[in-house]
Order: sequence, then C-alpha cells, then structure tokens
Amino acid sequence: MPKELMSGNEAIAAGAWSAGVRVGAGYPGTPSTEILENLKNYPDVSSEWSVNEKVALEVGIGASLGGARTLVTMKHVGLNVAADPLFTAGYVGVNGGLVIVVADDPAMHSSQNEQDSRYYAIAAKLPMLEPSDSAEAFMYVQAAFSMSERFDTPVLLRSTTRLSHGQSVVDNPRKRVMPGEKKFTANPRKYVMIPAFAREAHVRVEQRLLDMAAWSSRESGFNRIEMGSDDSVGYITSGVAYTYLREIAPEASVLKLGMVNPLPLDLIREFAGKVKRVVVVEELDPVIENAVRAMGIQCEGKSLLPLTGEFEPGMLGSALGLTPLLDESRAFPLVIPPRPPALCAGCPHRDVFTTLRDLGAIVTGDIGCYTLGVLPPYSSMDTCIDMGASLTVAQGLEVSGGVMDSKPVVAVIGDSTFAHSGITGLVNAAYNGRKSLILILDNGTTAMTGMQPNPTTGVTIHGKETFSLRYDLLARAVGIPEENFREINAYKPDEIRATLKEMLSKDGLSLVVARGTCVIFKRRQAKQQKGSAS
Ligand SMILES: Cc1ncc(C[n+]2csc(CCOP(=O)(O)OP(=O)(O)O)c2C)c(N)n1
Repeated sequence: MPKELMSGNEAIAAGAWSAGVRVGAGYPGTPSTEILENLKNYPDVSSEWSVNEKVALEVGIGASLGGARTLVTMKHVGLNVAADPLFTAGYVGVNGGLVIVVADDPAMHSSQNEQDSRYYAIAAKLPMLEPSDSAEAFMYVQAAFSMSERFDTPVLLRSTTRLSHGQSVVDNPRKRVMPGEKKFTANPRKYVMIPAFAREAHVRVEQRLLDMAAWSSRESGFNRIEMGSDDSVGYITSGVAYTYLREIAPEASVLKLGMVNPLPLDLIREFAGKVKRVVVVEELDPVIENAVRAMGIQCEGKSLLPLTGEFEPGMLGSALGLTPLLDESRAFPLVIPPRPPALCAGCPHRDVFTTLRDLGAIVTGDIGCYTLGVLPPYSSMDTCIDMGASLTVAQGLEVSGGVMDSKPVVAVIGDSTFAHSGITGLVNAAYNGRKSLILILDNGTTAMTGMQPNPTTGVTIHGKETFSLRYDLLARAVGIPEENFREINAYKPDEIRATLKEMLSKDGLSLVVARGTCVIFKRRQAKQQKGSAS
C-alpha cells in the first residue's frame, strides 16, 4: 500500500475523500484550515468556504439530509459560532454521514482562547473521536462516516494543533469507496424540530448515547487496553497525549481512548481493575478525569499535569516521573531568538493604525492580522473579543456613556471578519440609531489564516470569479447617508486622517472602507501569474 507522509489535516481530507465525501464546507481558522484547502483539490467533491461556521454547519446539515456524505471543518472558537445548529443537528440526525471536524489550539498558537471542544460533544450529546496521529486521522474520518450513518448522528472529530500540523506516515490506497446513493425524502417528524417532534428526538438521542457507549467499549475498535509488564500504574489517555506518552513510556500500561464521547465506561472499569493506580493524561481540561472519578474510580490527572498550554514529551516525562527517550544533554543546542509577531513591512494596515494612534481614538478591534495594531509602535487597539465584536462593542461603549473626554470611538474590522459576523452588527447599529464609525480594512484576502478568498474578494475556493460584496450598496441598504460612506486608499495616510476626522464630525452611523492589498498576497499572486505565463 502506498505510504505517504501526511499532516493530520491532509490525512483528514484524504480519508474523507476515500470515504466518498461529496460535500465539504468550513470557515478558515488555524489549525483547521488546510483540511478544506486539501479537500477542494480532490475530484467529485463540492467544497466551499462558507461565510462563517454556523453557515458551514447548516450547509453541511442540508447536504447530509440530501444524502451526501459531508465534512464540515472549523477551529475550536468556530464551534461556538456553530453551536446553535450543532445542538439540534443531533436531534435531526443524518441521511448521508455528517462529520464535523473541530481543531483545538492548546497553548493558543493562533487563538484568542484555549477552550476544550470535548465539552461540546458532551453538551450536544454527540459522539466525538480523537485520533492520535495522521494514520489514525485517516482511518477515523472514514469510520466516522460509517458510524454517523449507523447511529443516525453527526460525529465530531477532534484535532489539536500538533495533530493537525504534525506529520506522520499514512497507508493511503488512494481509493475512493462510494456509499450507496441516497436522496432527500421528506420526514417532518425527523427533520422539523417543533417541540412535539423534538421531545421524541431527545429521547432517541439519549438512547443513542447509551447504545454508542456500549458499542464504544466492545466493538468500535476506537479504544484499546495495551497492558505492559508494569501494573503499578495505568494511564488513560487520548489524542496526541497518547503519542507523547508512548514515546516516553513504550512499556507502560495504557488505555488508549479514540472515542472520547460517550466514554467506554465498561472498558475504563476493566482497565482500572487491572492496575494499582490510574493516571489520566489529557491536555487542557480534566474531562476524562472527572468522568472516571464520577464512576467511583480513584485517579490522578490534573494534580500532576497542567490545565493550560500543550504537552510535549519532555514535560510529560518530568511531570509523570518518566524518563524521556531523548537524552536532553544530546539535544541540538539551537536557541531560536524570539520573534514577536508584527504587521509586515508594507502591510496596508500600518498607516491606518498610525493614524488611529495619532487621533487618540478608542479602537474596538476585531480578529485578523490587524489585531497586531494593539502592539507598539501603534498601540491603538482597546478591545478584541471575538469575530464581529468590534462593531457591537463600540455600540455598547456608546450606550454606556462611559467614554470619557468625548474621545472618538472607531470600530475596526477586516473584510473576511466583516462578512463572517460584522454585517449583523452593522444592521444592529443602523436599527438602533447608533452613531458609530466603522472602519473596514479590506486587504483583498483572509490574510491571517493564509489567504483564503471570502465573499468580498470576488473569487470562490476554486479561484473562480463570483459576486463580490458591495460595501456601498450595503451602506445604502442600512440607511447610511451617501456622505457618511467613503472608500479610501489604505496606503495614503493623509487621506485616511482627513476621512476619519471628517466622519467623526458627522452625526449618525458612518462606514469607511480602507482598501490596500495584503503585500504577501500581492507577491503570491505575482508569482502565480509568472508561473502560469512561463
Ligand atoms: C469564530 C472564529 N473563526 C475563525 C477564526 C480564525 N480567524 C481569525 S481572524 C480570521 C479572518 C481574518 O481575515 P480578515 O478579517 O480579512 O483580516 P486580515 O487577517 O486579512 O487582516 C480568521 C479566519 C477565529 N478567530 N474565530
């Protein structure tokens, strides 16, 4: 069988294709982005960058009900955005298998929080699988589709940064096996969640969890006891933590969990009976540990291991009193100088933030490359909560009356973020008669996550030309007077300054779009054009 070195994200895309996935939808977000970027290159898959994660999941639910095996991808905070459909998706179930990949980011390499998505599986009563390397990611995603159809449920597949971006060997036969064809058939009792039908569905969901827990323990193949020679301690672990543990303790007794919800309670009990002491090794929150304790089994976990950040073999070795295989004294003495992130040389956001700083504005910020406007030398961002919050936090500040010395408040948001969740904030400002100044930084791409197109860029995930959101028409649609709308050049500081000053003197809501193509994107496009010309 052909062996390939693959990242976890590549393996998920390859596995989904092998399982006959016909629809892929997602919103970019590190570390999940490359799943869809890979999937889009496979034949016979309809892939899209959706406007946001809620939209992606709803498109995914529709595709599944239409009979297609469907993959939906997002990062952990994206699952917050998709939480509304997620909770009811479990009630509705599936037609074609529906797999939702969520990638967590322990240590927050590229995120605003460190939430643990396993809680979503528990709260939404959905099964969750957690592979430990690329080979498992490849197999699990295929198994997830079968499982989704077998139990009539969406299946969550959890990744973390090291799994998504780390590489390992995958046996990939590069063979696509299509499931039998399915079509949409009307079934309001199953698909229309009015309370009467939802009550029945909830009962089904609870039974399904019990069925899956029993199946998970005995038949699923996702969980296994690996007894070593030493039974003085047994480790329960999952995900990349398993890979680290095996690296430093190849002989240890381990219960490896590939399915982290519902937990295989019978198997856990059996394992606990075989060892003298149970230690749960899991990154982030004590999800498994609490469940094991709730079963009346004594165990340790977070008393030994940190709740925050990510694990690595050396740290795990010290915390658990195991010796890492790698002799630290022989490690290559490479000292990497710290490189704090900064806006790139030539970045169009730079002049905007210099101007905002000089104006002494209170800036309600948002998420994207431009969040770096918080750092010196700009130091001109005052809040950043979640995608879309720049517009709405500005409105809250306005109604609070708590902005002192009548300082100007400017809501700053990028183009992709605006399309993702800024538009509803704009409508809210217009509806409630707010006076905010909204500044959209349109650099022609979703730069932060690696230059994905979005609804403002005029191209699809496949690079095909499509509609591009018209800010001027949107401004008109929400009743912004013509004189309160302006599109300016992000590379012209004088123009930025004059426009912002003028808009701040106006009464009512105003919208300014500062355009300037991302320098890296420009360079990449030039290279591509050169490549296609030669
Ligand atoms: C809910 C959610 N989904 C995805 C992300 C990942 N993410 C952060 S910013 C961003 C978009 C940035 O693009 P844009 O607004 O165009 O700004 P740019 O980086 O191009 O300046 C994305 C996808 C996130 N932080 N939160």
